[in-house]
Amino acid sequence: ETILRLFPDIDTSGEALEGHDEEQIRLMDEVCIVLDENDMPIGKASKKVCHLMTNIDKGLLHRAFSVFLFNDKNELLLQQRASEKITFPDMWTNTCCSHPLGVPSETGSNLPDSIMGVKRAAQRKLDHELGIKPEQVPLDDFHFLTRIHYKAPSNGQWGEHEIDYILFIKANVDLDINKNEVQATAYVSPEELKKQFADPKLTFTPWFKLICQSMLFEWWEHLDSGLEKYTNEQEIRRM
Ligand code: DMA
Ligand code: MN
Repeated sequence: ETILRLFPDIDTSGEALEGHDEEQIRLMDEVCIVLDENDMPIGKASKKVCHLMTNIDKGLLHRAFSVFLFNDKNELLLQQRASEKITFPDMWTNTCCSHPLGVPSETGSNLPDSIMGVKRAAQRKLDHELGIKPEQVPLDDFHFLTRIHYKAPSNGQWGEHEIDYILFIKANVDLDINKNEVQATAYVSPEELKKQFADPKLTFTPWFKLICQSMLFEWWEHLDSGLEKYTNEQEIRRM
C-alpha cells in the first residue's frame, strides 16, 4: 500500500508469469525490501513487482546480496542458474545471490543491522539453492565487503535494479543441489575464471561480470591476508 503511494503507476498485475515454472512463479511472491538511492528501506514489494522492467524504469530499487564462497584452496564456487529461473536462466554466476526478505530479521535500516540481515538471508539461500547447511557457513564467518548499485535488463520484460551487498566466506562445504535453482556448479581458480570469461560459449550474469571487471580479482588476492582493508566499505559503489 505504501509502495503504491510512492510509485502510483507501477504494474502489480499477474499476467507476466504465464508459461514459467510453477515453483519459480511461487517464489515471485516473496517480499523484497524497496530502497531509496541511499539504501534506506522505504517499503516492500513482491519479487515480481521489483523485477518488472516497466517498474524499474519508474525508479523501483530493492536490496540484494551476492555470496562468493571459497574453499581451502581459495577456489571460488560458481553456479550455473537453472533453466527454470525467470530472470537470467542458464547463466553462470557467483556462488549464490538472492534478496533479504522484508521481515525484521533480514531488514535493517543502518549498515550494521542491514549487514546482519543479509548474512541471515545468505545462510538461508545457501541451504535452499545448494543444500549447504547453516553449521558449515556460520554468520560470523561472512565478510561484508561493499555495496554495489546497478541496473541490468534480463530477457523480455524482466530485469534487476539493486543495491547488492557483497559477502565473502571461506568454508569447505557439502553440496546437495536444488535442481530447480541450479543446474551445475564448479570450483575455479582466478586463472580458470579468466579463461572461462574468454569462452564465447559461456554466458555470465551482468552483476557477476561487473564485479569481476572491477574488484573481484584484487579482493581474491587478499583472501588470506589484508582483506580487512577491503571490508566494511561505507560508500555505495554506483555501477
Ligand atoms: C538476485 O538473485 C540477486 C542478485 C544479486 C542478482 P536471484 O535472481 O538468483 O534471486 P533468487 O535466487 O531469489 O531467485
Ligand atoms: Mn533482484
